[in-house]
Amino acid sequence: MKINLKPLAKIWILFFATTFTVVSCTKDGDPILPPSIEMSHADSELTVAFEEELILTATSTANTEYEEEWKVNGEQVSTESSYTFQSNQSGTYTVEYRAYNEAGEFTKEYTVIVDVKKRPITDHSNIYVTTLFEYKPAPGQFINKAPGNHESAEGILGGKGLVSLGAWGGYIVLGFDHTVVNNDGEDIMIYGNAMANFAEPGVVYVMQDENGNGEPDDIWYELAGSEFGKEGVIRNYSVTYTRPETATADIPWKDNKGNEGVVKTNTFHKQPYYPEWITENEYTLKGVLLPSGNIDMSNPSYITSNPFEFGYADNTQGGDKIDISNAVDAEGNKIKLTGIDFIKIQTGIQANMGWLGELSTEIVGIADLSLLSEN
Ligand SMILES: [Ca+2]
Ligand SMILES: [Ca+2]
Ligand SMILES: [Ca+2]
Ligand SMILES: [Ca+2]
Repeated sequence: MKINLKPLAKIWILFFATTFTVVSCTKDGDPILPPSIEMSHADSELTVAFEEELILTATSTANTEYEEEWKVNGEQVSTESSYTFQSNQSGTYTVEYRAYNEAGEFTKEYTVIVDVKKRPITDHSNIYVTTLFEYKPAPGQFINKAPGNHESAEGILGGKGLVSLGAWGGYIVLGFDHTVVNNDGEDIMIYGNAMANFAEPGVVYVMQDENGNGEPDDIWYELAGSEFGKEGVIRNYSVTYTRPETATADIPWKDNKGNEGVVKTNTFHKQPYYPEWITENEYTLKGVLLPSGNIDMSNPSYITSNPFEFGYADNTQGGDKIDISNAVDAEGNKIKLTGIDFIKIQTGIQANMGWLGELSTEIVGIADLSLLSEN
């Protein structure tokens, strides 16, 4: 908020301020001086490592008495001249110092950035993802057998395998054994089974271990691919799949936009398509819906699905290189991540492709590009 004072008001304020200073005196009759402070850190923006101590000190440069306080994100944390800041949650903090007496005040505001807990690359670091945290595919023709079961999901740990994520919204959450640093350019290689004219794009999300506990319980950031912001893309999309009456019937779904449809069963894959390990009779998947406009079904015996320009899994023949710098927050604003620990990939398109069955993203392997290029 900006306050515009009329000239007369300014004069009155000046008058009172002047008067106040003059009448503020010590018991001995000497005028009280406002606090004059030198801070240990002159820069207003400071970066510290995860759990690193930052000792901030305010030193008086005038012979005067005053009160002082420190606040972190608006909450008072100390009334001493020195404050040790330390945090085990990465992020941006506001640290304010204030010294005040009846003659005036001194303030200093810091923006303190706590970096994520970095797990450095060692000689033993794996090129590929090493931990499976969650595998929750949507229904599909490959689900409940290879490549759509937990064994398949575990099969891409530490190397290459093949796992299918089922129809739209199906996802997998994986972790590296080290922090993948956001270097210049692309950082992660995602191998899929796309062919030149047959892409099944999956949306990629990344997470930093912001609380340093080794678990993906922090914030997911979507990596904006080439379709981000374009017409037909729906963020905050969700689909609820329902277990069919008979195990091998089409799988009904409803989305949060009032649409409904089915994941069609076909004669090539006769097992139940609804994940059998999900005990609930319906489940909802949430994420980003990508448009299906690149799918050409005009020749039913030769259906094609052209790739998007960049930024998706199972999109480009030979693999997709992904840049962490494309991360966006929930509002779609760009966010700067120095590195990531966890990755989530999710089928991005809802489409029945005739005899080919539903569009489903496949993952063959996920590698740290910085290690891959050395090998
Ligand atoms: Ca990068
Ligand atoms: Ca965590
Ligand atoms: Ca597929
Ligand atoms: Ca595929």
